[in-house]
Amino acid sequence: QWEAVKNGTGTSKYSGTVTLGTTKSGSTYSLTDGARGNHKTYDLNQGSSGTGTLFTDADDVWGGGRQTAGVDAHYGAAETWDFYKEFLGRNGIKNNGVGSYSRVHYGNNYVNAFWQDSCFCMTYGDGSGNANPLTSLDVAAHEMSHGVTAATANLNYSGESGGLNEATSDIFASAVEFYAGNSSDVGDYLIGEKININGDGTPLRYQDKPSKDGASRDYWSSSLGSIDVHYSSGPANHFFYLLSEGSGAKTINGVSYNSPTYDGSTVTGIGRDKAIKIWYRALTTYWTSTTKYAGARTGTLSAAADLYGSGSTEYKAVAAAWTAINVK
Ligand code: ASN
Ligand code: ZN
Ligand code: CA
Repeated sequence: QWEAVKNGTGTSKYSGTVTLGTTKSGSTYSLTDGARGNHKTYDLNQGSSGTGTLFTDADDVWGGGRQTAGVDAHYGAAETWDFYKEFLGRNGIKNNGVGSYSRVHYGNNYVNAFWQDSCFCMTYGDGSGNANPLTSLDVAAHEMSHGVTAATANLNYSGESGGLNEATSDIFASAVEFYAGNSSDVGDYLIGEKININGDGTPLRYQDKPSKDGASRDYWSSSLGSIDVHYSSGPANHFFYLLSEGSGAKTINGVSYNSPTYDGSTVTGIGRDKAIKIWYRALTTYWTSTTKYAGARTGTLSAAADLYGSGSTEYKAVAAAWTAINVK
């Protein structure tokens, strides 16, 4: 697909050789993406405040040492920007063309990454032993998508709305990974499969059957609002998988999935692209900060009616997928 200009090249940790949007000032290049609102990437150098140092380079060929995490984070932000712009018509996090910034090498042995509304920026730790930075493409897309949620429905980060907020970031994380079409980091319905966060190579989360992580829920129940948002996201992630790919067993890009339903029903998927468009329209048009799972169902049905018609196959599939995770 069309891609705004990227003049630099980088060797990433998780996504192979990539191109990077950089800016030349005098004789030095920096990780400042002129085609994407001047999005910048900084090196915190194990610090935990401020912006540290903007990454710079003499020859615009990036990677190795401290630069590598910067390459992954900068690439991830650019792919996420391009996905929102080209696939969803959204011009940056706030839809105003203005870039944000990423900070890498946060703290020591810090096994997380996060978005902050206060700076409208994202930050990445280096993981266990400072050896597994949390800068994979899906994690970057997850964090940046928290910004999109903050700028739109602004789903409160607790209770059921918090689960929908987390799921929204996971859904767009997978969407970006597929959209990027990177042969070194192919699309999947797994979150964090590259960063070895569990030490045994398993992913952080599974969208076909969220309970595979040992904590996430597969289906809605009345207790959902009282668990951690990274677990109450499970049913919504499961909805997205079912709507995209359908129930049962399937192998995509070499990964095997097997997605169950609450009542044993069969769901037929409508494809990922339509599922993403429906979720995005609901997020940006119908949901509010207090939307719960029941409201997510009605919002996505309204979105499907807008996009495909109220008698459409897509509309019926949305209803069936929510019913399949016990949201009726
Ligand atoms: N990685 C987490 C997230 O983006 C960080 C957090 O929970 N604050 O949801
Ligand atoms: Zn999150
Ligand atoms: Ca993934």
